[in-house]
Amino acid sequence: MSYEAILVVREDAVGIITLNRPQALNALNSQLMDELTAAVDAFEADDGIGCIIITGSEKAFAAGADIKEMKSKSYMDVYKEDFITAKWERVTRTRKPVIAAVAGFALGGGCELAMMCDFIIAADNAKFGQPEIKLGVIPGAGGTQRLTRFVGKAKAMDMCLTGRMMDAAEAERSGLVSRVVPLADLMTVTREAAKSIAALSRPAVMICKESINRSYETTLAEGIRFERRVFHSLFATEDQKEGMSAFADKRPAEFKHR
Ligand code: CO8
Repeated sequence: MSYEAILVVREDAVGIITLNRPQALNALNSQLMDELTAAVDAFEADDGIGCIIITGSEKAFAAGADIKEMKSKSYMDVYKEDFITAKWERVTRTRKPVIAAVAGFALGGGCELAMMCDFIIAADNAKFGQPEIKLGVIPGAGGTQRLTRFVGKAKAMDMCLTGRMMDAAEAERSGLVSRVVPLADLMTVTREAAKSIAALSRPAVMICKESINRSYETTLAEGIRFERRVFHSLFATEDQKEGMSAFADKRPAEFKHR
């Protein structure tokens, strides 16, 4: 498939998707979201890919859903097409890890898209926000839900009710992003993280991701039980034998399933 609103590159076992509507600060329109869904589908189906990166430009990861495309929609339009949830949620259904590399604005749907990824590495110029309230609406793709789980009620209320932006340092302090790096290093650091994940045992990586996500959906007791069972299941893999033998032999592990 050829893409216009995104750039798609494959670097060994890492798939990189770059949002590419510079004229609109990467505002997320339906074409971009269709292409993003197709690119994620393709990387998920590609057995040679072990980790996916979603990024934008130095100025904007994404400044939100495309307001110009959205502004004349009626209630029946958004209700009937279940705007725009199905497309947006593709990233959350990915079984392989997805890292968001965020520089510049990550606002509204852009912040929500970043939060759908497994973790966010932010450049020091990143700015996160849920400004939808200023447009007479509210976040519609997880902003009131994921943001609250990540940064807690006080900050989520502050962000969603005032629409103010959070800089990278505050986002790191609040638990929204895993690391902040200088803008010039963003893609190098993110590539290194993605490559290191892609070099690990794929079943262990996918099960680890599934187990962490389970913690958002179930009780602690059920989550611990799930973790223990899937931990046990990894002892059925050749990669567990290889990983532990390599440690004992003081040599790097050569995982078979990656
Ligand atoms: N949609 C459409 N176009 C946009 C958007 C956007 N979200 N953001 C920026 N643009 C366009 C501007 O209109 C402008 O275009 P033009 O040159 O043709 O006028 C161009 O990008 C550059 O933008 P600015 O001139 O405004 O650049 P500044 O550096 O002055 O300002 C800002 C940057 C602060 C980011 C500013 O552009 C801004 O406030 N943008 C809107 C941010 C916003 O409100 N985002 C939330 C959108 S609503 C949303 O995301 C809801 C998601 C719900 C998902 C629903 C799923 C179910």
